[in-house]
Amino acid sequence: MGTRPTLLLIVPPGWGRFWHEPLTAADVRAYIYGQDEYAPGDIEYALGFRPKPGLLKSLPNLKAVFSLGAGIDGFLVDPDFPKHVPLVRFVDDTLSVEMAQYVVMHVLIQHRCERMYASAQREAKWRQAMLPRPTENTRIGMLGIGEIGTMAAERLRDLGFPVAGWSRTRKTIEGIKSFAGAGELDAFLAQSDFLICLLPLTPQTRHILNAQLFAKLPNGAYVINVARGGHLVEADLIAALDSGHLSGATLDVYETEPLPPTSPLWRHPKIIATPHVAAITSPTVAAKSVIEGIAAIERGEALKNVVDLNRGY
Ligand code: NDP
Ligand code: OXD
Repeated sequence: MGTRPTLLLIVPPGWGRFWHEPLTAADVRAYIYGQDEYAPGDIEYALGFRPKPGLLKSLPNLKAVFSLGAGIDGFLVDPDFPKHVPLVRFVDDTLSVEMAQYVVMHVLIQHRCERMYASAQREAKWRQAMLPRPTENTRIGMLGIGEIGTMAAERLRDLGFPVAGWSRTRKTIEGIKSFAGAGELDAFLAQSDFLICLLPLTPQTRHILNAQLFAKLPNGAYVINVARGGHLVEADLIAALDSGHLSGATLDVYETEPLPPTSPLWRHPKIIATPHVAAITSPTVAAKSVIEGIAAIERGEALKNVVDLNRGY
C-alpha cells in the first residue's frame, strides 16, 4: 500500500487493542472509536459489528465498511447507513468451523441424551438407555444453508444423520436434500426433527421462528437458534416447549443482548442458553481479511463478500 490507510475501529470497550495490533503491523492507521480522537474527514475505512446509528454517516470519505461478523443486520438497522459505500461481511472457514462445532455439539447433546446422563451422574445413578431415535431416522433441517449452514450440514451428514437445507435458491450438495423458497418451507419443516436456524436477519426472516412454524414441525422436534435473536418469537418458543410439542431448544442469540437476568429463557428446564459465543471472530484472521480488502480497493480491484443491500445479506 502507498500512503497509510485510515480506519475507525468500532468494537466493544476493551476489545480495541486486539484489533489495533494486527492492523498497525500492516501499516493501517487505526483509531479506536470511544477512545481515540479522530477527524471524521480522515477516516477511509470502518470496521465494526453494531455501530451506533448515524456514526457511519458522519464519516464523509468512507471507501468501505467491514463487518467483523458474518451477519450484517447490525449495520442495516441504521436508517442512515451510507448505502453508496460497500459493506463487506466476514466470511472465513475458521468462523464456519466453530459454528459447525457448536451446532454438531448441541445436536449430539440432545440426540445422545447428554443432559439426562449428567443429571444421573449427579445422583450417582447407573441409568442405561437406548438412543430414543436411531441416527438414520433423526432428520436435520438447516434453515439457511449458506457459508455456515453448508459446513454444519456436511458435518452432520458425515455423522450419519439425514440432512436437508432450506434456502432461497436451490442447492446441489452431496447427500443433502434441498428445499427452496416459501413454497417448499412447509414440506421442509414437516421432515425436520432438529431445526437449526442459520438464516441472516432480514425483513423476510424476522420472527420466522414463531408459533405457526413450530406447529409445522414433527412432535418432539428440537430447535437450535444460532443466527439472530430477531428470528425468534421468544414467548412462542416457551409456549411450544411447555405444551410438549417441542422437546427442547438451544439458543445462542437473543432479541435483547445481553440477555436480561430476568429473562425466562435463562432458567427454562428445556432450554440451553449460551451468551452469543457459538463463534467468536478471531481478530488476527479478520484483520488479515480487512487488510486484503483495503489492498484490493487501493489497487482498484473488486472486493470479495460485498453485501447485496437489496437482498439484505
Ligand atoms: P449466508 O449469507 O452465507 O447464508 C444465508 C443462507 O440463508 C443462504 O442459504 C440463503 O439462501 C438463506 N436465506 C436468506 N434469506 C432467505 C429467505 N428469505 N428464504 C430462504 N432462505 C433464505 O450466511 P452465513 O451462513 O455466513 O451466516 C448465517 C448467519 O449466521 C449470519 O447472518 C449471522 O446472523 C449468524 N451467525 C451467528 C454467529 C454466532 O456466533 N451466533 C456467528 C456467525 C454467524 P441462498 O443461499 O439461496 O442465498
Ligand atoms: C457473526 C456473529 O455474525 O458473531 O459473525 O454473530
